[in-house]
Amino acid sequence: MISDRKLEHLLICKNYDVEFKDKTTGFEDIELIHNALPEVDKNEIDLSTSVFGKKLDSPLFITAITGGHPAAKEINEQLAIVSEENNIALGVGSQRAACEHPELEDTYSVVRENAPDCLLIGNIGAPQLHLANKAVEILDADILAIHLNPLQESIQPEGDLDARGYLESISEITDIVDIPVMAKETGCGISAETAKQLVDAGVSFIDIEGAGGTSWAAVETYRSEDRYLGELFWDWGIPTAVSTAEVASAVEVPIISSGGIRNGLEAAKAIALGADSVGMALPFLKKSVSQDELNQFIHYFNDSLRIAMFLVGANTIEELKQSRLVISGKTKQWLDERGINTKNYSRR
Ligand code: FMN
Repeated sequence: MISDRKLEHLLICKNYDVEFKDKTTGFEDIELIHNALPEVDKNEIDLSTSVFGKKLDSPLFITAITGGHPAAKEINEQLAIVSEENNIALGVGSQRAACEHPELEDTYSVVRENAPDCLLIGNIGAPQLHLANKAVEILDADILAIHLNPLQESIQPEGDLDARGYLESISEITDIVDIPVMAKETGCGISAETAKQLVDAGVSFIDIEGAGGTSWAAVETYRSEDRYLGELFWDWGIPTAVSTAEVASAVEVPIISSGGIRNGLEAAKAIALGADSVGMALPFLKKSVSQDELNQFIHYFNDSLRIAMFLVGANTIEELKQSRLVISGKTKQWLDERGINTKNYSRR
């Protein structure tokens, strides 16, 4: 039953090591260029950003985590309260369970009740065309995310392994819902080619969710009797820094960089690479034990982003996007091979 699976995912992510083992996000290969004369008042730095007409106080998104199990209701309530307080965007986990089992609806509707003004993002799978409008209605969503998770489906004992027709279904979803549709991966990243296909299908927002943070092969390994395949694919995917640069080079729609981002310094690098916002899931699940922990985490994130902006002389997120950076190591190698000129970043 989906609802039991949701609880297992929460418990595994809270209590086990589910992050990539040897592969990293690639942000360690990215250096913003220090500006010894920033000519900026740090206290005046503006972190605000606008997403489909809604003004947010920070480019930080809490990306899809949960819902669909009574235990998830409390987590969603906590996340909704801090999102409203800090005026940041919040995504919920897959809404399929609630669309099919009305008794689970309140595990999602609790979010809007506690976050009346927040930018909220609903969540369904690519083949779930028939659930799209119901998902939007249950959450009163501003954006509908369609999750892409072929790795998880491959390792999950009950996985859906026929991925034919997904692009067409995504295109139909963009036609039938009257809010913007986002495509999001779940920790393996999105390539330049896939980003173009998604935008051609009508998607107006991409959350890249690259490799280096939570590994869904890892999560499913803990649920499987046989660990062989999960262990083998634990570190599969496009590193987050690479995926961010690939997608930014390929399409014009707004981009969320995510997957293993853990602080405002990495966020600053992601934005200078071309992202408009950044997202995190696992840290918010771990901090959802109290409002104080969640608020402190958001405070550290915003302040570390502000310091990075001060040190490159950026007053706004738009100015940060133009900041120069140097890309080295494996990340440079990858981008070189893929035809992305890294000098466009270092000599802007
Ligand atoms: N992503 C979805 O699109 N739908 C989901 O239902 C969903 N459930 C998740 C449940 C948990 C407990 C966690 C930790 C993540 C979940 N994700 C889901 C994936 C996250 O949104 C994100 O893509 C991934 O965890 C990588 O980001 P991170 O490294 O910051 O955790």
